[in-house]
Amino acid sequence: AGGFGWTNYHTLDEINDWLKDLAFNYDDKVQLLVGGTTSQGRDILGVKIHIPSNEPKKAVFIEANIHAREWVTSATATYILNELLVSQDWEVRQLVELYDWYIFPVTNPDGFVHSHNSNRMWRKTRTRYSTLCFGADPNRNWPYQWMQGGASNQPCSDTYAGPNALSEACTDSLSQFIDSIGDDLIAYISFHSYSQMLLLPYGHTTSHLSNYKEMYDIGVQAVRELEAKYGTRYVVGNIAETIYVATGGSMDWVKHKFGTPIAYTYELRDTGTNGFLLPANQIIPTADETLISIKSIFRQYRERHSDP
Ligand code: 0X9
Ligand code: ZN
Repeated sequence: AGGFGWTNYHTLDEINDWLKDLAFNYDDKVQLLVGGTTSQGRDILGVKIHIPSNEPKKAVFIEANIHAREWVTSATATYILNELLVSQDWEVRQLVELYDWYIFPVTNPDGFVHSHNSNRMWRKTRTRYSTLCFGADPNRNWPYQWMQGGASNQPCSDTYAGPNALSEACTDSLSQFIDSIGDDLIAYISFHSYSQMLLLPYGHTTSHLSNYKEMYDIGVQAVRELEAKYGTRYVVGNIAETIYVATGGSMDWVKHKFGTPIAYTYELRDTGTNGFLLPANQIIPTADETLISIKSIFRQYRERHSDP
């Protein structure tokens, strides 16, 4: 552990080795997990952070890099994971005590490797669908409202929803893992880039869920605190209203299936100057401001609810 630095982007092997090191060096609280597998036979590695306690805890799930080219998302996930283990900040320490944390930095490892080795702008999985076209969009492939808008039935499209829901090995296997812990989840947080948005379910409709106002208000205050440190401006809102209609997203499936109270999709930095090619010297400020917002979200949620 340590030595990761967050001054440059890392390959899948480097990230996975780092996760393995964490599980070794913090064997009292970090457990290495295989959240699923891919069509090319890779594992989706993640960790569970669990501080031993007598009472069962609610869990927080952080999913990143389901889109291959969005490298700052896995960097942010590993940064936050590291902070949960080493930070002296009382509020971060409280968060790690209060909840179990499931963190999966690279949920589309085949696509991520392809983005590193062959095509930096690759987004999808790498399942072969025709002679020329590979991959389905793993954030259009989940069963809730699958192919009900903002998704394509064309294998060559970047938003190809797949031939059926959960056609992709990575989404199918990860959904089974999430199924096994779904009822424990208090929060599902999905990191994407870019656009600087904090998005609320759902992607198929502009109508609002029953806890929308609460989660919107919490989000607005969270981005206010995020903005205070580096001046990064965020927009908060429902997916369909704020970015575009998009169906078959992971968060939507989790929210609908388990009623997870806290469900946010982040679109991290920037707003397009660099886009997916965010310079590595922005990893630390991006991750730092994101953690500030996450602290704010849980602080506000706990203020509003008696149960942690
Ligand atoms: O289109 C997407 O999947 C996301 N934007 S991105 O530029 N990173 O591709 C938006 C996520 C929409 N999320 C859900 N419908 N849950
Ligand atoms: Zn994305």
